[in-house]
Amino acid sequence: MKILSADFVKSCLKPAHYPREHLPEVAFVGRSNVGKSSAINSLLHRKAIAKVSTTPGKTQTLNFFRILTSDKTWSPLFFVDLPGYGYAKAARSVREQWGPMIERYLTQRAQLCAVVQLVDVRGVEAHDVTTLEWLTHLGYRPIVVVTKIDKLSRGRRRPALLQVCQTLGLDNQEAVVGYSSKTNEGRQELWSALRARYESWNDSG
Ligand SMILES: Nc1nc2c(ncn2[C@@H]2O[C@H](COP(=O)(O)OP(=O)(O)OP(=O)(O)O)[C@@H](O)[C@H]2O)c(=O)[nH]1
Ligand SMILES: [Mg+2]
Repeated sequence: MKILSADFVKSCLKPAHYPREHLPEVAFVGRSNVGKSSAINSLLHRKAIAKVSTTPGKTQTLNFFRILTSDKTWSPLFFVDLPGYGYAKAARSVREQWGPMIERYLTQRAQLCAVVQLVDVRGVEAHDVTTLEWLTHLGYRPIVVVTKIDKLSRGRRRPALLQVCQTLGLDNQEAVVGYSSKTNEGRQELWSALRARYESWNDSG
């Protein structure tokens, strides 16, 4: 599958601003600095279509990217880059806006066909666990992407992935993808998982 085009469409703070175009959407959820924007760039073979920063709290709005792939079954589609949770240093006023903004999007968007939850291979936090529980409660089966696997030697990756599954209470059958936005490891696997989620969402009506 090829990425034929990828364009930033808009930044949104509330539902009235969401794109009107009714396309399948994929949302990227996870704590600040976990690598959501980087994973979007990697999936799209782009360097900086989504803005990345070493400082947590970079993404502060819902950012929509319109993507055209060679797979006509579910393309065009939108990727939605979300602000991160759990960033204690962001101004309180900002944090208080982000929670409801993300929640509104995730609870109200009918065309949301896949939710990707990213966690850091170096450690799952309590907030990650409660977020996964909440997403599951909302009826999603998030694809769990374990980011920054390049930070571990190959020998340490599998045990680390198993540890992540255990902490999140997932069995091995579920979609858990080890990912590196630096080396693009996991990219094909993640696209396949997204495509599978689209199919089951589409089948379920
Ligand atoms: N080594 C390595 N670094 C990564 C990877 N993914 C992201 N990073 C780095 O982690 C930092 C944060 O990445 P972002 O993509 O901005 O993280 P984010 O989740 O979008 O953060 P917020 O927008 O603040 O919520 C940046 O310095 C990235 O270069 C990865 O797979 N490997
Ligand atoms: Mg970001």
